[in-house]
Amino acid sequence: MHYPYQITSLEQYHRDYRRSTEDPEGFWSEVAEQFQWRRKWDRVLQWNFREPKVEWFGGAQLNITENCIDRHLSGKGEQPAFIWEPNNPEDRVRVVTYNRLHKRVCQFAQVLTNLGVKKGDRVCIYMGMVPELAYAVLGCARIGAIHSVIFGGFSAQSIADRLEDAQAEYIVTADGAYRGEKVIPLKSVIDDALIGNRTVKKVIVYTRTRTPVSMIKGRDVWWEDEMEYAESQVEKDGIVSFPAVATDAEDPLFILYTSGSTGKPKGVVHSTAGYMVWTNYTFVNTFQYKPGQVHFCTADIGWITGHSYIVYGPLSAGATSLMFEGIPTWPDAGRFWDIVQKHKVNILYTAPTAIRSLMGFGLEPLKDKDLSSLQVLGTVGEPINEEAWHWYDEHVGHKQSPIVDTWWQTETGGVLISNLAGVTPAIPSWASLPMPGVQPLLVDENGAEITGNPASGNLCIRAPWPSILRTTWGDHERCRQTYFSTYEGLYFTGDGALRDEHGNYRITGRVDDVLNVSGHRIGTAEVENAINMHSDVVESAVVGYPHDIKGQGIYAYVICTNLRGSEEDTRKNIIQTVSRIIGPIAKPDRIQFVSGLPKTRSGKIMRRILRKIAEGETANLGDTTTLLDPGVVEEIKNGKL
Ligand code: 6R9
Repeated sequence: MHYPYQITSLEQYHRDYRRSTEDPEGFWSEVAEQFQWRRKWDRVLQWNFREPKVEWFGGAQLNITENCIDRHLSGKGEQPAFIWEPNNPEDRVRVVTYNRLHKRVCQFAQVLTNLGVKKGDRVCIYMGMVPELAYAVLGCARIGAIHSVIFGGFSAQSIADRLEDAQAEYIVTADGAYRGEKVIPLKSVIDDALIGNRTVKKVIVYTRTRTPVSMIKGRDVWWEDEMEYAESQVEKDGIVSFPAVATDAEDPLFILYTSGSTGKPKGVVHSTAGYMVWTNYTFVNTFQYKPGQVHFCTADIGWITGHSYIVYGPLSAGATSLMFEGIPTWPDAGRFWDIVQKHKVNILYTAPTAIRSLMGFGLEPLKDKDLSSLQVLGTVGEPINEEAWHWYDEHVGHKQSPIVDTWWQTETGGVLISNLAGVTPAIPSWASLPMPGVQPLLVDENGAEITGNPASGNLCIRAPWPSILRTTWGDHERCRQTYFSTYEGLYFTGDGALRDEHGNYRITGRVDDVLNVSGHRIGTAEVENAINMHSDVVESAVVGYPHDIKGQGIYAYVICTNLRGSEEDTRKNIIQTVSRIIGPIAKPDRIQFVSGLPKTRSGKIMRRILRKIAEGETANLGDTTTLLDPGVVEEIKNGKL
């Protein structure tokens, strides 16, 4: 047995679950014993959800990169940590062994140090899916700098807001990134984001696409030059070393921005020790990882799934993590299957939206693909519909590979509710059972717990697990407000859920004003703010509607003055505006021009009605008598796209 805390039977799951709730401190200290510490903890857990304040392994010191890299070097130095599959399948694959990863991370930690980066400084990373992105993340962690990765699809404006909020002084980026046929000019987006910025001191630029860039003297430096210089500093007589900084268990490891129901994304802060223990524990248990297996998580490291299940979870477990630069549909819709065959992938972890999109291409792209290496399949990001579940099961897993439906959030750091592959039962469309250490409950609108089964309500968690968010960067009150104030003494997830007779959970989706478009979280208020930037727009209201592939599509009701061009042109312009302000992922799928919005007498937009109309359920709109002007509802209904 390689991971003493790996759950191998249903009985053990129940036993461990019970123990984790009865004696959380004993349970988690035993798991934590399996990691490398500079100093052990004085106390395992202290918490209250009032402030909130959560502290795991208080008093302990560690460096997470020693756990993710150094401790594997003696036994697994020549084993691949990363296998990197380039965007273009004809290009060279890169295999990064643990030894090589160690060297690159030491080098990059030295680069950061040379440029003046210190423990606690914020480093923003805006890159495509190249191994250097992982080196940058881990290089930060090695010196205790706080990384904040921004997904390559975000606009200059979004980056500027995040840089400002995090008060970041350093940026790591690339000249460009490949995504299918497209080249994203990352450095030039960064240049735009930096107009008017006063905090950023250095920008490190990695060469990937040879896209022409302008370099500002004194501010912008080339990755390659800096790495070469650092090499001679960290390598002496063939021995590589860069002493990792000891961080406190509760030192922030990273900030990751995510959307909520207000207009401004919040910087979710994860701390070091709890996050490490949880991502490792859930990786090993959810996927039932066995040493030597190849784990392919198709997410981008710009999202939490990539942080936890491409980088930290797999590496801390000494696993081989496959990193893919491109997209599932290029050069054709068989790309995932080619990758599985080429690298003998054992675990495939992807999103329902990707499955649905590939389903749309039929079975042809799967023909003659050898998927026999697959042993475990996983999904994340949104509820998986039964049709997609069965397609995944039949045509990808050939009914031989258990599917884990993993429910979790940026704020939770790692998986909270999921079946364990081949150990606890898989039920199509059900995330099923909580991980040990997770105590979910359902509450009604008044905050009263719904006991008894079956049940349906708002999903909350009763007590902290090791990787619960600690704060939202620079605004602790916002963290309290958003997650800990709706229901007193509970963490509120923002999701609704069903529970069956056996205690299995089925997540039904967000109950707040957050959309889930292709597995990406987007706040309706954010999209509205962006639409309102358009000079012809007076007001707008955004809701989600069911979309066959994306899960949810974005439906915008827009009031315009003096429509100058045609409606079509204005639509295009509005879409461009949103793309410029937030990024292409937030583009509305449908825009309906209206002369008014359904508002209550107190001026609140009744989104419930707009949602129903967008869903096409115009027959039963419920009570509209509280509306200021019930007439607008008729107009909107009649104009529905
Ligand atoms: C990891 C991640 C979180 C929201 C979450 C929920 C939805 C995620 C799900 C799921 C049903 C699943 N969600 N996994 N819904 N079943 N297996 O996706 O984080 O981007 O923060 O999104 O995604 O609505 O609240 P994040």
